[in-house]
Amino acid sequence: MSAGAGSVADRLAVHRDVAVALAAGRPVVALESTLISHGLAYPDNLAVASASEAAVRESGAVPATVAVFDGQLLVGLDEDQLLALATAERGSVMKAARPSLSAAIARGGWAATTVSATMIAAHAAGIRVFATGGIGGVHRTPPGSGPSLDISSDLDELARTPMAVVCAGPKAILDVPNTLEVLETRGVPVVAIGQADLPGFYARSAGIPAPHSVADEDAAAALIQTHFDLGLGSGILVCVPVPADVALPEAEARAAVEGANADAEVAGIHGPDLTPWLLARIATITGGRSVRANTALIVNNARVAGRLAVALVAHALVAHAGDGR
Ligand code: PSU
Ligand code: MN
Repeated sequence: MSAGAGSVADRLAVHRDVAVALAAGRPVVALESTLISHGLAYPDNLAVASASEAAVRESGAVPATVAVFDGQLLVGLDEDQLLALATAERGSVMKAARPSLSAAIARGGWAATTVSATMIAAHAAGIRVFATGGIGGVHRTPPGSGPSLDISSDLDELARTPMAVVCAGPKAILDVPNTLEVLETRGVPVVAIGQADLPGFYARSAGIPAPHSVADEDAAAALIQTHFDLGLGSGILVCVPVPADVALPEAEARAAVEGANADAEVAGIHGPDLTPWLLARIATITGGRSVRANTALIVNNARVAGRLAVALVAHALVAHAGDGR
């Protein structure tokens, strides 16, 4: 069956500013919406969504926040849509990942897109750079019970969709070493900018080395371009440490994560509810300091993604000038 009426491409509703930028070959950065509906509470969520869009613009790129509304994949939201999503009653917005995208589309109303669903829509629209907070990955298990089979669809999407995803590392709530193992198996390069250690989401370091490290954003853009040029079909995960002034000390982050995971086990939280539950629990445990780190890192990632998108377009222009000779 070929892609016909109702395919992903068919359901795209690309905001005019985004469509104009893409048609002109100008830099565009996709932003996800699950962190708005499920990751953060109002009004932090709205402040972060707006600040992320502003940060992308300040970097010289056009932001495209992705969400689902009434059967369409919106690529680029206007202010009213952002407000509607951020203020929607808790529980009324579905969390749409690759496995739940069809249900979200069929159901109507609002759905927020996770990293995987955002990549699907953004790639179909022709966007190559995407910023989030932290990617999903392999969840933790109690000591001695073996690795978890709760593995985010973010990881498989990174393996199959050629897009640069800018984050502050896999979320610290996860089994980060096993998350790196899955990314390696699935052929996804992971690169840290400006440090040897893998960024640790709430903390600057996850306490383990990043598989790859580059000195600065120019080197990151060159690596991304090389990865795209090879045509391997996979994405590339670009990890930027949380800004130093709001980062949690590694020990505090570790204690909060361990406490929250133990609490989730006792409370019996599983499946798609687990990540939002852990993030909210850690906000309580840290007296809101995790939220400060989370909001700052999201906006920072948007800014860096904007600059990377600009660098990739500049590279393409140079490459085209070379073709003409
Ligand atoms: N980054 C954040 N907060 C979030 C997320 C990312 O700072 O809430 C979201 C992303 O949408 C990501 C999702 O795809 O969490 C992962 O959910 P799960 O573990 O259920 O796959
Ligand atoms: Mn899961």
